[in-house]
Amino acid sequence: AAGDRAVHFHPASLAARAALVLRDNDTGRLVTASPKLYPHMWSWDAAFISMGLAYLDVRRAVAELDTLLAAQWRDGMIPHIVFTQDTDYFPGPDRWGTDAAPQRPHGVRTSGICQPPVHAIAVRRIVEIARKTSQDDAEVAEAFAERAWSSLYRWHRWIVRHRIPDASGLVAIVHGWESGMDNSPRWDEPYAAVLPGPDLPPYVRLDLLQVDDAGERPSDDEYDRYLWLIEQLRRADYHPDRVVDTSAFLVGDVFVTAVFALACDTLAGLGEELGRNGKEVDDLRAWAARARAAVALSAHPETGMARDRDIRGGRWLSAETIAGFSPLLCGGLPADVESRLMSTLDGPAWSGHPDLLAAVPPSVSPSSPDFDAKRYWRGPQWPVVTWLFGWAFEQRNWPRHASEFRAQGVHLVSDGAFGEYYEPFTGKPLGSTNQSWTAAVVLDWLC
Ligand code: 2M8
Repeated sequence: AAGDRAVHFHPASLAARAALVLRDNDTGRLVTASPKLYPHMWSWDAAFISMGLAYLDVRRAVAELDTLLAAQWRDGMIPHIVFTQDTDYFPGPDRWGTDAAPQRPHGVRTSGICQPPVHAIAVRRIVEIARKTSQDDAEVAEAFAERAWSSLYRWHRWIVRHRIPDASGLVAIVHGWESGMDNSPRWDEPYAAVLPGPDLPPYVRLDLLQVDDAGERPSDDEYDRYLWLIEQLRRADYHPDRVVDTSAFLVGDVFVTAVFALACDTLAGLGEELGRNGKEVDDLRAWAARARAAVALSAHPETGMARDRDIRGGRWLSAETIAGFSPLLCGGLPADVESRLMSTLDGPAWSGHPDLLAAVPPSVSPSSPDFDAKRYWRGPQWPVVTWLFGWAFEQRNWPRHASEFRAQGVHLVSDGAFGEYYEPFTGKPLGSTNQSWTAAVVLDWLC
């Protein structure tokens, strides 16, 4: 299969093409997540995108996160979509109906849920990148970190106050979209219990118009459930606690929890550098420790594979997905279990599968019955996920793994299509091409 791809760009031209993707997707105020499929700003995409932008223009990178932070809700939540005027995406702002929510931000329309809290990681990275370019860039980035810090602290505090509802200590999500991994088999069981009511207002999907094959996207049945949850959120007026009380979907998400642990530590480190008040830095360190412990507690004692917790259904979920490796992101496992988990990641059921074009983990294990090579979060490889694991491996002082992920990630995307995700055996780009976050992580890998 490896020979199927005709074009292979060398690093310098690949990086130049990545820069063009970001430029072409730039509306001026924000870079859209992709040119057609996602014509708005997505929360975690914006974090990765800003990092990529930092290689091109630090002021532009900072402006991207300023746009996102200007849409922060008054209670601290960073919303998952900041809408542009474009009407080609569904569900748009009218369907979300957040205009009626008392905590919504002024002057901008957003969705009413959130996404993985990777933002502090992006700010850290922008400061590092800027320090390598010039004194002026370093000052711009540091001044930004200074003014963004409190907003990010409030965002993290919102998560702690409103989204750790049970004794598992995991950060909970009220919609699969909040996980970033929308239709992952992780959510099959909890979604089975989400039963759309007869009063679900009718709708027309627009996403299917933008992909070659409907088999690359979630099913209609899944979309009904996604839309029904939005209906429930609307009816709870997006009040954060009422939402947690009433949503038919409430799941402790190990991946989000691991990202939260990493982000809290990262923000605490930045805070120390900036001379922030000790109490807030201490809060962040404590939240990181609690989140790390929750991830470790969710893990299977032998394999180390982490599990999500269906809070409504009162059970652990153990689909074989990339999220199972969350303890490698944030640490917390006993050393022997951790090294077993790393061997599993390297092994034939994951990155070491002999038929993969690039040795990076697919979103679902090819040996799992849930695996579907081209359907979105049910099998394809996602460059952005590879980046996040590689970055975490660097933090954890595993340089060999970090550079292996970088090299193999570059190999995956060397076709220059900047696919949203990739078919793991043929390396065919799927979903959207010229996806901004793919371009952004390519810049970070290559520059
Ligand atoms: C995908 O999600 C959106 C809904 O939020 C969609 O399918 O319409 C996910 O891959 C998500 O993680 C990502 O942030 C978003 C934009 O790239 O697309």
